[in-house]
Formats: sequence, C-alpha cells, structure tokens
Amino acid sequence: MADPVQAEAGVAVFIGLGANLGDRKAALRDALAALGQMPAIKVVRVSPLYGSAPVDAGGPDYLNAVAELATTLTPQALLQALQTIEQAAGRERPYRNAPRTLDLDILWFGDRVIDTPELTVPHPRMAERAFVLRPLADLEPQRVDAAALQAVASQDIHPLEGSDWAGLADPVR
Ligand code: A4P
Ligand code: MG
Repeated sequence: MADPVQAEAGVAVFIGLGANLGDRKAALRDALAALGQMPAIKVVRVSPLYGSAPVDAGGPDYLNAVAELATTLTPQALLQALQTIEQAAGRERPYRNAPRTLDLDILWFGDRVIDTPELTVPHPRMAERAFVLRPLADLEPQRVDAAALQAVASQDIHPLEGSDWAGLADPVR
C-alpha cells in the first residue's frame, strides 16, 4: 500500500510523460497508477492531457502530460523506478528519439541541479518543448513565463482532456 504521509513529506518532483506507440493513454494512466503504488511516491497532481506532433523525431503523434510527485527517493532511485515502469510498458530503444510506448523524464527534482552521466536535472531540453512547457504551465504557471511559452508557440500541440483523464481520485491538490 502507498504511504501518502511518508511521501507527502518528500521533495516535489515534476515528471514529463509521453507515448506515441500502442495504447498511449492507457500507458500514461498505468504509469501514474504504478508510481502511486510505490511506498515512497505520491502522485500529487496531473496536468491535462495533450496531443502533440513529434518534435525532433518521427513517427505517430504523441500524448503528453506532466505530473507532480512527492517522493522520499533519491533522484537516482526515482530514475531507476521510472525506467522500470518504462520497461514494463514494453519500451524499446532502437535509436535516439525513436517512437516509444512510454517515456518518463524527470523535469525538476525540488530545486536540485544534477549533472551526472545518468541524470541531468533540470531536464536539458525542456525549454525547447511545448509538450513539456504547456502542461507544466498548467500546474505551475508562476514558474513558466509567457516568454518561454511564446518561444515554443509554433509547435503543434493541443489539449485533449482535463486533468481527470488520469483517473486519480483527487487530481488537483
Ligand atoms: N537521463 C538524463 N537526464 C534525465 C532526466 N532528467 N530524466 C538519461 C530521465 N532520464 C534522463 O533516455 C536516455 C537516458 O537519459 C536515460 O538512460 C537516462 O539515464 P531515454 O528515455 O532512454 O532515451 P531518449 O528518449 O532518447 O531520451 P529522452 O531524454 O527521453 O528524449 P527526449 O529528449 O525527452 O525526447 N515529441 C513530442 N511531441 N512528444 C514527446 O514526448 N519526446 C521525445 C524524446 C522527442 N520528441 C517528442 C517527445
Ligand atoms: Mg526519457
């Protein structure tokens, strides 16, 4: 069983979720459910669901969203947990930016700045990507300014469903 009290005391983390192969919405929902079942993670809030054309990549359109977690895990342990969930969703890595059943990226881990071979936080490409900035701005409008959104305004992205797409009992704090 999840221990929301323990995880609630943890660090606020924002993750990006994306999928452009298979049952994309089920993959994102299942990933959030799997995260919420981990004792050291609470899923705090989830953004609306967006459809987006691939950026710097080919293949079908993506579904994208951003979630806020609270976790007592270290950044490395959280990355490992995300990669385990990606693998369980059938993620394959034939080449960089290949189409994928599930991609889970750490965007912010509290106010930590991390630069190791395995992990770079804040996510180094987030400022170039409407599929990250738009849902992030829905959750944290004070941290994503108008100029940042304007810089990615030409990218093809559109909201599909409100935060209740994720099936969380209480998607908004
Ligand atoms: N890694 C380093 N920093 C991080 C971090 N902050 N979060 C390392 C997660 N992982 C991080 O990732 C490769 C390695 O990055 C990991 O082993 C981890 O140690 P990966 O997911 O295996 O490979 P990737 O997909 O080639 O890289 P990444 O970073 O997920 O790709 P991007 O840059 O996020 O781009 N267009 C639309 N519309 N929507 C999308 O979701 N996604 C991508 C992927 C491209 N275009 C897209 C979308
Ligand atoms: Mg990734």
